[in-house]
Parts: sequence; structure tokens; C-alpha cells
Amino acid sequence: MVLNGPNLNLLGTREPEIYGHDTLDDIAARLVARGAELGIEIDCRQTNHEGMLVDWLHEAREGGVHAVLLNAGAYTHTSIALLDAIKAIQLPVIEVHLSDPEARESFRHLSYVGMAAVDCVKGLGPDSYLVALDRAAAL
Ligand code: CA2
Repeated sequence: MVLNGPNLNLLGTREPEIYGHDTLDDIAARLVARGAELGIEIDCRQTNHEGMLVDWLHEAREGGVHAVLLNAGAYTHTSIALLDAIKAIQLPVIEVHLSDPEARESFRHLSYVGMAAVDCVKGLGPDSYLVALDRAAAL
């Protein structure tokens, strides 16, 4: 399961110097193609709502999901609810970022998601998701 948080629906439309030119649909298509090579089914979602991400993390546990790739967007840096949900579901969650938040403003240096995630892939643009998928497949 690949979960994307707020504003990531705007990918490819603004700030390409930070986030690249690919849309989220482009990234999802690349994940599905790589997943097919690996024999892994990809379920890629996006929401602008924090509670929806919490609900989807719970759903992952119920649905027998192998691993979650999570780009929680700005909620990465604010959401204790996501931290609690990741701890609660007892599934491997890999934190993903297009940019490298630690190379940006200081308010992006703290990651609540990272406090419970098993791994983090960041700073590679859309390739961050592909690398994270390969790591998830190896878990
Ligand atoms: O680098 C990442 O993947 C981030 O998770 C992206 C978040 C940011 O708050 C995190 O610190 C790092 C922001 C996503 C905003 O996406 C946009 C896409 C296109 C245009 C504007 C925003």
C-alpha cells in the first residue's frame, strides 16, 4: 500500500525544482510496473486529510498488506496521530519523501513518521518511491 498525504495531488503542477515534473499518477504507474516485475500488487492512494491516512493505516493491517510506503507530506512533521497509528498496526512502514526534508527548512527536520517507520527513502524525487518499493519487497 502506498499512501500519500496533503498537496501531493498537485505534483507535477508546481515547484518542479523541488518535487520534479512527474504527477502522482505517473509515479503510481511506475510503481505498478515495478510491482508487476516483483510480483507485488500496488494500491496507491492520496488524501489531504490526516484522519484518512490513519484510517488507511488501520485498513492496511486488516487487509493483509505486506508493507506500507508512506509519504505523509507535511503531516510527517506534525502528526502524533500518524506516529501512534504506525506503532499500532505492527506492519512495516517505510517513510518516503521526494525531497530531502533535512536539507530544507528546520521545521521539516522533525519526523514523527520516522520515529516509527522501519526505513526512510528521501531526496531522490520520484525514484524515492521505487527504491522504497524494492526495500519493501526485500522485507
Ligand atoms: O519531499 C516530500 O516528499 C515531502 O513529503 C513533500 C511535502 C513536504 O511538506 C514535506 O516536508 C516533504 C509537501 C508536498 C507538497 O506537494 C506539492 C506538490 C506540488 C506543488 C506544491 C506542493
